[in-house]
Amino acid sequence: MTGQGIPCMVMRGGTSKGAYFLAEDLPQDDRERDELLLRIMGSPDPRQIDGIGGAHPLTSKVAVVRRTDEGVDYHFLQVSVDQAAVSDRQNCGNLLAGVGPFAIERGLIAAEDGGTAVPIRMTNTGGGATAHVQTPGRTVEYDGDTAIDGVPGTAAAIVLDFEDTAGSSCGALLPTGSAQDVIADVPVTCVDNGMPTVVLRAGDLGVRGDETPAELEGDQRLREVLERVRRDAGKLMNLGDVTALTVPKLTIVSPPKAGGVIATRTFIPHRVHTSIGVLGAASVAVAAVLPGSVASGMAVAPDGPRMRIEHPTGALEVEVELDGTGPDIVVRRTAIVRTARKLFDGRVFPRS
Ligand code: NQM
Repeated sequence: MTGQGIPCMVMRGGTSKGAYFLAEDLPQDDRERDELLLRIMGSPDPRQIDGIGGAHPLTSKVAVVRRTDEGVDYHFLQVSVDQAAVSDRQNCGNLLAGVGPFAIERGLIAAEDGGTAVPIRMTNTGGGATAHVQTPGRTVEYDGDTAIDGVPGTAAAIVLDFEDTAGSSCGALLPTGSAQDVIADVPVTCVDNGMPTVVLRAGDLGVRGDETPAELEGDQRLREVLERVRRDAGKLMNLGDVTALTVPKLTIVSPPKAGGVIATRTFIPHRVHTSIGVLGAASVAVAAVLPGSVASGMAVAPDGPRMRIEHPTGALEVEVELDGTGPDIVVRRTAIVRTARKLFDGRVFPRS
């Protein structure tokens, strides 16, 4: 099967980059598929030199897409860079931005003249999303004037409307049942509005919160504290033993400095995100406006549902509509604007 190469499209989705495949072009057995993807991406190897992975978790991602009666299914796979591991235990809202264009390009969804709504079921977590893709003349338009921080230049906007993000992996928006807990001696807020996330105050960890990703990754003491919190939090968040998983994410928050609601630095969970994940930001946004959360004292109240979440390379704007306050808070709507770009379409040749 692999001697002829495998049809593959490489796309930038939001602030991440990955390989997009039709499900029918990959082995149907999960173990065979994962073994093949490791060879395609070049893992395990810190440089992924013999594959198409980009040597960072944000550029070592895979989207598997299949047609359904309602639209398409999107299955996300995180391929470890330096370990022989592939995980489907998390979702990815950034790679999701490329799924609509990919489905149209591959003929899974017929494009309308002007704009096309692509219904997507996110099979990792079970939630849904509708991607609104610009399709003048029934072809995908990638060029446009929308800028997203963390990506140079501009491109065509893709609006993503999410459904059922709350409790996607943990079963509840506030998986521990409270707005604040103390885990491994650190006050935290555990939240899952599409991405299991542990929110921690920079001051409680002895950092400022405006450090660069490299500075934070170099802080061995901080990394050990965070890993202790993460492992204990995983159990309390109904995720079980998370030692080998890429969730929960850990977001360090501090007061905003650039007109946003809150400033963030996110461990995903061992490298530090150069910006912030889409669903990660949607989860932090809930913590920012949740009375009694670790973020509540420092977040600047937004005017409406639109919230700017500051991150190392700018800010990510997410819309989260909430009903109620306190532990019974309900998410009415989560939406975001992203861009995506087709970078390469062809066949990929995995190492043997
Ligand atoms: O939270 C990175 C990314 C992500 C995930 C990560 C994401 C999301 O930026 O929806 O997009 O947190 O591992 O691609």
